[in-house]
Amino acid sequence: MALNQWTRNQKLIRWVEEQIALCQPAKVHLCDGSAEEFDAIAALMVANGSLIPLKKRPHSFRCHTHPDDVARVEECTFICTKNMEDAGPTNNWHDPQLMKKKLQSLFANCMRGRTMYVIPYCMGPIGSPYARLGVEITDSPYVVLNMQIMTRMGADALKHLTGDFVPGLHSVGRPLNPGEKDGPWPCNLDHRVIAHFPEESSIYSFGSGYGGNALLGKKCFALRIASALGQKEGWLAEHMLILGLTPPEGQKIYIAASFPSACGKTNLAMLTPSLPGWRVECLGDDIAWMHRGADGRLYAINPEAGFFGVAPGTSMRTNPNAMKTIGHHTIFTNVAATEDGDVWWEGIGFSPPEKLISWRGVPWNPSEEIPAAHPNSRFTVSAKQCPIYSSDMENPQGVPISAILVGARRHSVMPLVAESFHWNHGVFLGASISSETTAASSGQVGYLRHDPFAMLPFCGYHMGDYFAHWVEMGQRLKHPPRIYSVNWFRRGVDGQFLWPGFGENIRVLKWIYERVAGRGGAVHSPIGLMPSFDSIDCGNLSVPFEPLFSVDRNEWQKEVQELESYFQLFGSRFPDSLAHELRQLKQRICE
Ligand code: O2Y
Ligand code: MN
Repeated sequence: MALNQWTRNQKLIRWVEEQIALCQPAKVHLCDGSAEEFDAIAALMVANGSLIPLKKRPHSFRCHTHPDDVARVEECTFICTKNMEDAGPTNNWHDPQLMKKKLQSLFANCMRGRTMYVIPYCMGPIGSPYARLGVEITDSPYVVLNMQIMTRMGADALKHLTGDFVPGLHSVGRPLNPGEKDGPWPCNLDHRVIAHFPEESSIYSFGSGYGGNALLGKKCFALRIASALGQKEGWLAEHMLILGLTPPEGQKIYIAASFPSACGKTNLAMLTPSLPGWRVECLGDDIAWMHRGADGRLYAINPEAGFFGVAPGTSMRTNPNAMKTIGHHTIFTNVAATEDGDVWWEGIGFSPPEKLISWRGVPWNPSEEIPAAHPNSRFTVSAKQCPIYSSDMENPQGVPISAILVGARRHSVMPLVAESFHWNHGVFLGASISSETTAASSGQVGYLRHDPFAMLPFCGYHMGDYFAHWVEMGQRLKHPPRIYSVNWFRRGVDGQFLWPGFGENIRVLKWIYERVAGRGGAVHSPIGLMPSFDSIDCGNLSVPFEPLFSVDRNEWQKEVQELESYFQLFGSRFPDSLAHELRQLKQRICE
C-alpha cells in the first residue's frame, strides 16, 4: 500500500519517506496490527530459524538473542539535550547536533536487503486523554511481534495518528549484501546507541535487537521521553506497577509501586493473597503515567498492554498468575528449551529434564554450572491473558491512586514497611532509594546503587528537577496518595530472608489499606511510621517482628552520610524541601 493511502498525516508521511531514503530497505511493510500479520511475520521467522514454535504451548514461540545482546545497555544510552546540565549527572549526555550527525552515518543504508516495518502504536487506552501516540520504524520482525503484544499497535492507533507523535527509528545495524544470508540474531554490538532527544521527543536506537533497547514504546518512550513530557506538562511517568486491592468487605483501592528492575514488580502486581477474602487485580507491572484528576486526586494509567517479564524465578509458588498467563500466545526470549517443545528456567519450580537446550541454543551441561536460561530471559505476553487482569486498565480516565510504594532490594537497614510522615517526606523516601543490583541491565550484579524511585536508568531529564517536580505535584494535589517505603529482602544474621514475601506480602498491603482507611495502628520511628506489633496481621506466620522493623542508629548514620554525599551530585537543582527532610532525619537518628 502506498504511504498516502495508509495515512493522511503529512508529518508521518514525510518522516517515513525520509527514513526510507536514509536506511534504503529492500521492502517496506506498513503494520496493521492484525492477527494475520502477526502469524505471517512469525511464519517468516520460523522459516528462517529465528523463532521456534513450542509444541506444549499453543501459539507460543521461543527465540535467542546474540549472547552479548541480552539486556539494556546503560553505557550506550544517551539523553541529548542542548545544555549538558539539563540531562543531569545521572544520565549519559550527548550533544544533539553531533549525535544526529553520528546517527545519520550509522543509519545510512543500514536496512539494505531487509524489510522496514512501520509500526503505529498508542501508549495508553486508545482515545484516553492521557494516551500518547508513537511510530516505530524497525528492521526487526522480532520487534514487530513484541510491539504488537506490548502496545495498542496497528490500525486503531493509526486512525488516531492525525497530529503529533513520537518518532522512533530502530535498526539492528546489519545491512545485507546481495546474496548474503542473514545470521540468526543480527546486531551490531560495537556500534550500539540508544539516543533520546527529549527536547523534540524523538528516539533513535541502533545495533541492539533486545527488549528495552529495541521495543521503543517501553523504556525509551513511556519512561525517558514521557518523564520529560510530564515535567513540562505537569504529570508523572513512573517505573511503577498498578494494582487494585479489595478487602473481604469494603471498597477497592488502587496502589502504584516502584521497584528497581527485576526486584519483583511483576510478582507484586499479580499477587495471590495468602489472606482469605483479599483480592488483588493487576493493571500493570512496569510503568504508570499519573495525572492530577479534577477531584484533586492522582490518577494512573498503564501505557502498556502487555508484560515483558523476567522468566527465572517465576513459578507456581512465586507467581501462579504469571504462570497461568504464559500458557499460550507467548514469546519467550533466551529461556532454556525442553526436548518435548516446552520452556524451562532456573526457579521454575521443578528440576530440569534430562535433556535441555540452553538459552544459547546448544545442549545444556549442568556440570558446567552455567544457568540454562539467561538470568534476564523474558516472556512477552498480553496483559489480557492474566487471570487477575483488571478491565480498569482500559479506563481512559485511569484509576485513583491511594498509596504509592517505593521499594528496593536491601539485605539490611531498610525495614519491611514504613509510612512517610507527609508528601515531601515520601518524596524524600523515594529519592533515597538504593538497591542491590540485578541482571536486568548489563553490568555488575549485587552491589548497592542509588536508584531514586527506581528511575535512575529511565529519567529523561535532570534528576534534581525530577525531585522538584515530585514535590510540586504534591502541592497541586488536594488528596495526595500516602507514600510507603517497602523492602521484602531484609536478611537475618543467618543470611536467610526474614520475610517470606510473594503471597504473604498481602499482609503489608492489608496494613497499608487500613492506614489509608484511617484505622491501622502505627508507631513513630526516626525514619517513618511503622506498624505497631499488633497492627500488622502476621497470622500464624513465624516471622521475627523486631529484626524486620529495627532501626539501627549506627547503620542509619552511615545511610544519612551516604545520602548527604549522593544528593550533593544534584547541586542547586536539589530541592530545599528534600534537603530539609534529610536534616530532619539526621536529627531524629542522632536524638
Ligand atoms: O527490556 C529489557 O531489556 C530488559 S529490562 C526490563 C524489561 C521489562 C521491564 N522492566 C525492565 C527493567 O529493566 O526495568
Ligand atoms: Mn522495568
